[in-house]
Amino acid sequence: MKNASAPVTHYRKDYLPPDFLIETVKLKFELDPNATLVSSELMLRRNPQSDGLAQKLFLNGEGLTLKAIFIDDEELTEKDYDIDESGLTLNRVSDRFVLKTCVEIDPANNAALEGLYVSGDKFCTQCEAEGFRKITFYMDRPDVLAEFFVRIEADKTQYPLLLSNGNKLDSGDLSENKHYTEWHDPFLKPCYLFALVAGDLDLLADEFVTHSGRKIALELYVDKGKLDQSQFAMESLKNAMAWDEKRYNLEYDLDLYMIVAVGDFNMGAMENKGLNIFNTKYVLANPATGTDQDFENIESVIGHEYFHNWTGNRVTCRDWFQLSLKEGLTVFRDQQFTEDMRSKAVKRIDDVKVIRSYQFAEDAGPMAHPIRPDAYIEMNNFYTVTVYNKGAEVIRMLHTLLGEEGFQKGMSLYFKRHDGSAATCDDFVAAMSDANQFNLDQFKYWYSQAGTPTLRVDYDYDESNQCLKLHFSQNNAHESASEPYFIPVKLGLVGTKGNQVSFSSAEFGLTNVEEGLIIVTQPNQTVNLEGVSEEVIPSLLRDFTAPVKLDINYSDQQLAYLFANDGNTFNRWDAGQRLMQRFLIDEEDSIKESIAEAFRALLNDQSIDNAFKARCVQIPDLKTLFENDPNGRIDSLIERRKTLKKFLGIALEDTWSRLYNQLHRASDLDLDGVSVANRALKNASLDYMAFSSEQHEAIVIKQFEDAKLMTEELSAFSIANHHELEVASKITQAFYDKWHSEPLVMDKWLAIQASVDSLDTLNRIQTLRHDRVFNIKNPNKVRALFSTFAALNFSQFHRIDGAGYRLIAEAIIEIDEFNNQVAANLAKQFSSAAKLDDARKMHVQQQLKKVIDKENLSKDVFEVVSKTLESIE
Ligand code: B3K
Ligand code: ZN
Repeated sequence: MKNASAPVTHYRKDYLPPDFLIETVKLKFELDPNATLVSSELMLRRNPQSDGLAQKLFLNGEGLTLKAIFIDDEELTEKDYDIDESGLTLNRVSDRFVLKTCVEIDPANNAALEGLYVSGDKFCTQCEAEGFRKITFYMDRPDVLAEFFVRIEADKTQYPLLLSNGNKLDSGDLSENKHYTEWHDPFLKPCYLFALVAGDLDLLADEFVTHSGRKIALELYVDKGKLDQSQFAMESLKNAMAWDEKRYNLEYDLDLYMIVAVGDFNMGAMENKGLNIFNTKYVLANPATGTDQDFENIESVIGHEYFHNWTGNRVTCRDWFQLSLKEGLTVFRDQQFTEDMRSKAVKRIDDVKVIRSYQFAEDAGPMAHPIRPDAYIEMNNFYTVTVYNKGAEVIRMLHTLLGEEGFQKGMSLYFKRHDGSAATCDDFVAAMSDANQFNLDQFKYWYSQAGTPTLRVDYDYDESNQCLKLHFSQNNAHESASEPYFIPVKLGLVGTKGNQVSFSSAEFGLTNVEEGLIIVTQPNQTVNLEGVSEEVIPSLLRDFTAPVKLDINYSDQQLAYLFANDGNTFNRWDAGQRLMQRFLIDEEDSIKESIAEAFRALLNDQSIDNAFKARCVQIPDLKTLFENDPNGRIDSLIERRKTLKKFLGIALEDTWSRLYNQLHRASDLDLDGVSVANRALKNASLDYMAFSSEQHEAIVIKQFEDAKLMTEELSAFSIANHHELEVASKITQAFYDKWHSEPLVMDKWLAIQASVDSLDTLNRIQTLRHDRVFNIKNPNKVRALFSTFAALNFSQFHRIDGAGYRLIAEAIIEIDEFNNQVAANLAKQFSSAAKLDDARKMHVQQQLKKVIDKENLSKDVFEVVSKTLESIE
């Protein structure tokens, strides 16, 4: 890192309440792409909870050109304040005063997409975590909650629509073809929830009547011409509103809820109060442009941002270390929403896959952190799968321990205590504990320790006493983890005839149950299950009741047996995955026959749902395998995975083509669960058929040509490319010709080509990045081409000549010039480097050294790359 001051680390332990509070904020925006004027009037008063001694006050502000500054209507002179690159210091302040500033900013040249920026021809904002300081001088921290009044002025022709948070108070015309709107948000909020949008957009309007009978106006704004892709998002919003009332008894509070979709966005979406701003990816889709997976994602993200209105906005975070307070909880809530809207078991499988591939890897890598981190250099680097998804697992454990009713009691108490304020993770746990009289002291280590615990289980059966003894030991290698966890383990027992065998446990209050919950709290602990009438195979950690690695020594036969007979759907799937890993990681060649047998039985069983079947026939992905393989043998994993897939393709030849034909004949255009499941299994079958069916290529072509749904079209396109069929280049061109003016569809087109396991892919990426549909300033495009390559194309990213690493390192250097967050995210793709073989490690090291030596490297990238380099030195 050259020419930059040393990055500062922020620590959770250093938290102090703010010296001042802001009561009201009045903002005026005079919008102009290159020279927007932001006038601000802050009513400040000393915080009664501070020590009261501060004579000076610091306000954050970055990249702002100060035009005017007054305190209590008196213009300040230079001795009254100091300005540096991080903000403004007022040198003498009284207990109560009004600060007025006017600054100029340049939104059109804001490619970092943080603060106020221009996307397409509209203005929009992104303030979380610390973007508001790029708009005006402010106490940019989540525990300063204020009432916002906003006035926006702009050209009426170019920006007929001027939006901000809350309720619209007024609007009208001004001279020179300008107009204005005025907004007031009655709910106190931190500035990270501020939003502004200005532009010329199409509107889909609807209405929702709340359970208390209030009418809420719903407004979804999309780019001109995209209304035909916006209905599903609106339906999802209404479903989310109804669900939150039903399940959590939470009603929307303002009279207006707006969503705006923008094409340039650093992440998925943002929950700004009353004015969500979304990446188009999570709004726009109709059956011709969006896949079944896209629809599920849209529903889930629309839900997620809506649910934040209570878990995030009404109760917000005291400081950014508490991020999981809102994110873990809201992810848990959106997962429940999807479970209730779709299939609970299948959603659970999909969520656990994310934990096992991405989160376990993060926990084992250089960026490992507890769900409540203790330190950061750049907060944006901590919007992670640990804070979000492991955070959601921790909330889920509370739900498992307390039950639905107890959990809801805890939520009510949490809102009663903290509504309208900024809270901590400890506050949340205290509410859950107090509402249920349940001691959660030990449970809290889930918040403070990083790393993934391993839960080892041995068992023995004492026939004469009908007692099954389970010996648990827990172990967490991470340096931050010295205390044993509080681990809920849901279990059942599977008998020799596929039956579920009942059991009792006096210790855990279980009498003659077929499924029950026990809690492991000790480093080593034996649990006795009584009344076990026969020899059984224990089925443990059902539904993945804790984010741990379960280490249990099943024989191959037992795994195959559980795959066929476990009474818990999740564990059934899990047994199948473990069985495949015996071949893939443990290199047990002979087991492939049993896998084929097990698949055949599963696929022929008419009573099993096709969505579940489609999940079961997916071979564990390389990321998960690499994470699970103690030696990280990339080449062998890639080879063995190919071998297994081919073997299953050939061994089950008849089954795949029978399924394909059956499901293809019966297919419809619906988006309901059964149709989606049928398509998933059908396309999985088509993928396997590549290894055997002679007509395979013709079938792929036909499916591609006939497709009316993107799910069908994209599967054919993807299969043609991944199996390098002769027709692949023709299909790729046809897809492009048809869809080149739909940016979201072109993201798919780029992503599939970037993920092809072929020596030619690097060249292809070099060509694609000069295609007119690619734009390196657009985060969706960067993710489609570069992140997909690094995350999903194992063989080419990890090329032994280091060329894959070089491609990504050079992209990071290029992108860091204008968008630090996107660059840092890409840099995280190297985080498993310590597990690589020496030759690859050396290449990574060489490339990352180039990155770290870049002039003016951002602190975002510095934090990720310096930690990664440390891990391989
Ligand atoms: N809260 C935002 C994420 C903000 C990310 C800032 N780098 C979206 C969400 O989690 O709902
Ligand atoms: Zn969120």
